[in-house]
Formats: sequence, structure tokens, C-alpha cells
Amino acid sequence: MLSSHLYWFLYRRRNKFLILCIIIFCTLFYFHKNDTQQTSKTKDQSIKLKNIQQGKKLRVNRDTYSTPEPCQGCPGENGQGVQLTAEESVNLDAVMKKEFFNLRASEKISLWRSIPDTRDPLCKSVEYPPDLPTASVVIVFKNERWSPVLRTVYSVLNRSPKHLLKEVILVDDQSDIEEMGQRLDDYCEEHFGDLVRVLRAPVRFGLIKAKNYGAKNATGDVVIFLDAHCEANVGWLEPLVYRIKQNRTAILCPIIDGIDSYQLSYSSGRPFLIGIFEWSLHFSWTRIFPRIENLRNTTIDPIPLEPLLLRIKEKRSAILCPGIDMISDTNMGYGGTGDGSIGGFWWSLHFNWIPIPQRIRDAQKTRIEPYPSPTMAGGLLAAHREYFFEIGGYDDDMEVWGGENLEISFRVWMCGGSLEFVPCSRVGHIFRPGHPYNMTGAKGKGDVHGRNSMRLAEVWMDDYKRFYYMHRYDLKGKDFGDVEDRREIRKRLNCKSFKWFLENVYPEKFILDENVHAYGEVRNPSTSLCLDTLGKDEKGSIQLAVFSCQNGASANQFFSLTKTDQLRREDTCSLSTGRGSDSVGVALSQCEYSDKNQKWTHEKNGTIIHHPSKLCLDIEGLKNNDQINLKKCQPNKPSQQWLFEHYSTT
Ligand code: LR7
Ligand code: MN
Repeated sequence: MLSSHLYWFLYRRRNKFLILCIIIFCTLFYFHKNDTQQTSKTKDQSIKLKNIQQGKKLRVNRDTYSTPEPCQGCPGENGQGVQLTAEESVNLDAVMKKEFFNLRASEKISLWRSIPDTRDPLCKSVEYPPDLPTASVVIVFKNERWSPVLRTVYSVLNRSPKHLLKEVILVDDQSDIEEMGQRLDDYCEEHFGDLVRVLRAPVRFGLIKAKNYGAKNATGDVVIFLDAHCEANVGWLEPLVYRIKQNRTAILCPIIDGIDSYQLSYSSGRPFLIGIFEWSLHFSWTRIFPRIENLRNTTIDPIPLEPLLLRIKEKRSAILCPGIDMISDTNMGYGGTGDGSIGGFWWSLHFNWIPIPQRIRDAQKTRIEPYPSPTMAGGLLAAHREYFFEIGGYDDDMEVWGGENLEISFRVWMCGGSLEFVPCSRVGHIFRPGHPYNMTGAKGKGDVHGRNSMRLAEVWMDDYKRFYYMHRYDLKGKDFGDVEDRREIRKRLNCKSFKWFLENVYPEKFILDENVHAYGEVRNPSTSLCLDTLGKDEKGSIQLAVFSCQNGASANQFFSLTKTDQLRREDTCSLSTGRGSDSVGVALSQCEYSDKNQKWTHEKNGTIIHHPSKLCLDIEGLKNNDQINLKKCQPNKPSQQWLFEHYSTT
């Protein structure tokens, strides 16, 4: 009965009904099309979150937040680098000069992109207990740009288990960039709700104070700091919070992968490149193909010789290349930043990377276990939040940039905690050749690193601070502010000495005046010229030269004659550069205990003899800036007479 009524009703209005259907269909089609366009459109960086109603203001929280699909086929996916077209590259130099990274490439990449899982395959099978501490991620920024900052945030949100991530705290250190103001607040509120908070520094804090400020506002069990241009990798969080659950006093660093500042390609460096060729018959490196990656069960530890010999035994017809490690051309750090390195320092109080010493490898039960490092780079670390403040947080009187990383490293070791690198936690970082903000502090003026380092040397390094002042003679007697509060921490926690740190945590570190026969400047009395590096960067190999003696005012003239007969600097040793018997040059390169070419003795008669060649350091005919030579020994010749500034009595 009812159905026949309905039938007649529709039959009489069939034309109108048809039109209505067409309208509905067209509307649906229009919205659907718009929707797919939006998701594939990467320039409009709005990311569609599944299961979340579009259209009205989103109130997302940790329960409703859900991970979007990565953008298929978009530029930069799988951590690939991005090539700009000629048109997009117009005036790119100016962009690079201002931002110190390729902002245009970054803007082409989705805010949520896929990157290669750079972990050791063993990490993938580790199972963690469910009841782990929660984490607050603190990201401080000054003049950072929208796309890298949000890419950092998305990588953290999307690669952290929901129940472990308490919150992300963004601390804006008075950025001058408009989009990072209200627009950021609105975006975060709309897209992340209570998951991401933006705090504004009331005055320019500098990154050190800004990190303290963020951490004070954090509520998670663990606080994790990241720079504002990072990408957290798969499974990055669990191994950090798990280790802190096991050991509350460990400060942890993830392994830092590289994000290239020009193409924004993500890579772990060394083990992921293979060689290819171009049709112009030039050799080049490329990221390892997935096809090849899938054939490998493990990433192979870089033990230099044995694996090659073993493999040749296995397969006679293989030609093998060792993985090539990098020695940084800016600080001579070995091993880049990826696995295979721990943190060291220069006596000038700059951070460097050194290869993992055998003693540390031997102590590891498996190669994915956290291992100790004397120091850290600074930016990326996890600590139990309460413990972080118990041992003094960061020094609030350090300005802008630098020094806080060595300070917290020395402090945590000396005060009973530890610093560890966690192989299964990996985070990428854009390495920029400069800073998009001014480096001028109120007190440290143009040299904030210098003043900050003075503060750390004065509080933590005991007498060893002399080596810092040797490098920074100009800072002697300068004001470094009040450090009483910091010295108080050292007393309160009953912290050990810097000597203890050197002996127990960093025994590899060469101490310029310990276990040596003589040290200081090396003077030829008849000319008052001294051995000198002329301030050249001691990477690779440089020629040893002479310059008027500076009476201790120049670190370039500081040499040590060790009990193992090396004539050395902090990291480099002298050796002869030729085989001739007259006028042979002398170079400085990496110290190698077994290298006989690096053996020297200083004789009672005043000469300095190079052992294998039996030639003597001779300054005959030289003036400032000339390179020194080795000549046939003639003990009474004034140009072969040398005097060290200090001779050890022990
Ligand atoms: O005044 C400032 N206020 C800030 O909020 C200056 C900077 N910042 C922010 C900045 O926007 C960025 O997010 O602080 C963060 C770090 O500054 P960067 O990225 O310019 O510093 P960097 O990467 O050159 O410096 C490294 O050394 C610093 C020394 O103070 C800090 O410890 C950085 O966190 C640290 N970064 C890393 O260790 C990343 C990994 C490097 C490696 C390997
Ligand atoms: Mn950085």
C-alpha cells in the first residue's frame, strides 16, 4: 500500500527527481576531486588527518590524533634530496646566505615525509615493556622557518607511540619571522590540540636558557631536547625512555643522521652509499638501492681488516672496498656524526667526534647496546626530567649559543651520572654552515662561546682550565660573571675532579703536559724563533714552520715531547716528509703510535733528532713564516740548538 503510494509520488515527479540526483552526484564529485587534489598538493602544507572531521576547527588530542599517510610520489619522500628547477633556483644564493639551508627545497617537501629507517636491523626485533616513562619533547627556535619546524613536529608525533609522548613544547626565542607568531599558534591549536604547546620567551633567552625554560614547563617523566630542524626516525623514542627507566641518571643521545642543507636528503652517511657511474664516465656515490639493502642481514661493524680478509677467504673473486669514513674538514672530527663515533673535545673547548675506542666496543654486549661517550654535540638529548634539574639543568647565565654541551657532559660524569649514545634511536638534523640569528649576547658580546666556555672551565675543569686559556690567551682576566651557584652544585653533589673525568671517562685524551719530557714553546735561542703551526688548520697534513717566539701567548707554538718520543700537538704529530739526507721538510699529521717516522729525541747537547733519518731540526737561514727543515746533525751549530719552555722533572 505504502510502496505503491511512494511509487506514484516519485513517478509524477520523475524529472525533478532526476535533476536532484544529478545535482547530488555533481556535488559529491566536486568535493571528492578537491579532496584528492589537496592531499597531493604539497605546496599547501595542510595535512589531512585520517578519522578527523574536516571543515570545522579541529580539537585534536592524543586520542584523536592519527598519523597521516606519507605523500606518495612527492618530492623528498624516502629521504631523497630535492632538485630545484632552473626557475626555482633563481637567486637561491641569497636564500642560502640568509637561512643557511635550502628553504625552497624544504618547502617542496611534505611536512610529513618518509625517510629511510637507518637503524641497525637488530634494533627492529627489540621488544620493549609497555610501562615506560613518558616524554616531553622540547624544541627551542629562533628564526627557524615554518617547514623544518613543522616537519620536526610531525616526525615526533607520527613516530612516537601515543602513550609515551606526553607533549611537544615549542619555545619561540623571540623570532623575527611573522609566520612563526600567531599563525603557528593557530596551526598548532587546530591540528594538534593539546599535544603541542607554543611558549614565547619574554626576552631573547638564547638557546641555553630557552631549553631550561621549556624543560621547566614540561610535565613528562623524561625531557627530550631537539633542534628545530630535525626528523625523528622510526622507533626513536622507545630505546631512549627504556634506558632511562633502567638508569635514571643516564643522559642519552640518539645517533644523529645527516639532513643535507642543500637538497634536504636524509642519510646516515657512511654505510648507506654505494658507487655508481655517470655516462660521462665519472664516478659518483648514491644512496644504497633498496634492492641491495634488502640483501643485507646486518650493517657490518667497521672493524678495519678482518672482515675483508674473511670475505676474500669466502669468495676469491670478490674485489672489496672498505667503508670510507669521513674526517670532517672543519674540525677534523672522525666518522662524521653517524654511528662509529663518540664525542670528544678540543682544549679550545670545541666539540669533536672521535672513533669509538676499542675499550668501549669490547664492553658492549651487543652492538646495539647504549655505549658511553665523554661528551655530546648538545642539541639532541634525553634525560629524566627531575634528574636533569637535580644536577643543575643548564647554566642560566650562558648566552645564546655554545659551551653548554661540554658543560653538561663534564658535569653529568663528574657528579655520578653518565652520558650514553643509543644506537637504536636515530634522529636526522640539518647541518647548516651558519646561523640565521645574531650571535651577540649582552655580556659575551660577539664571543658568546668564549664567555660560556670560560664559565664552564672555571667551574668544572680545575687546573686543566690552563689549556683553555692557552688557546684563549686574550680571555685571561676577563669577566665571566658570577659562577658561585654553579660551584655550589658541584659541592652539593660531591662531584669528582676533572682529573678523574680524564682518567676514567676519556683516557684517550692527550694531556699536553702529562707523561711528557718537555712542553711549551720550542725556541732556538740564537734567533728567538719558535716552532709554529702558523695557525693552520691541522687537518690532513700541514708543514711545520717557525715564527718569532710569543712567550706563551700563542697556542700555535705549544708542543710536547712525549715519553713515547713524539713531538706532538693536541692531536697531530711531527714527521719528516722526505727521504733525502739534506733539507728535508717536517709535517704535522694524525698521531700514530706505531709510526716510526714520528719518533724524535731531544739530546743533552740541545739538538732535536728525527729518529729514522738521524737528521736534526735546523733553522739555518729561516725567517718568520718559513718552513723548518731537517739537516745533517752538527751538535755545535747554533741553528740546531733548541730549548723547550718547560722540562718535566718526573
Ligand atoms: O638564540 C638562540 N635561540 C634559539 O632558540 C639561538 C638558537 N636557538 C635555537 C635554534 O633555532 C635551534 O633550534 O636553538 C637550536 C640550536 O641552534 P642551531 O641549530 O643554530 O645550533 P647548531 O646545530 O649549530 O648547534 C649545536 O650546538 C649548540 C651549542 O650551543 C646547541 O647545543 C645545539 O643544540 C647543537 N645542535 C646539535 O647538537 C645538533 C646535532 C649536531 C651534530 C652532530
Ligand atoms: Mn641545529
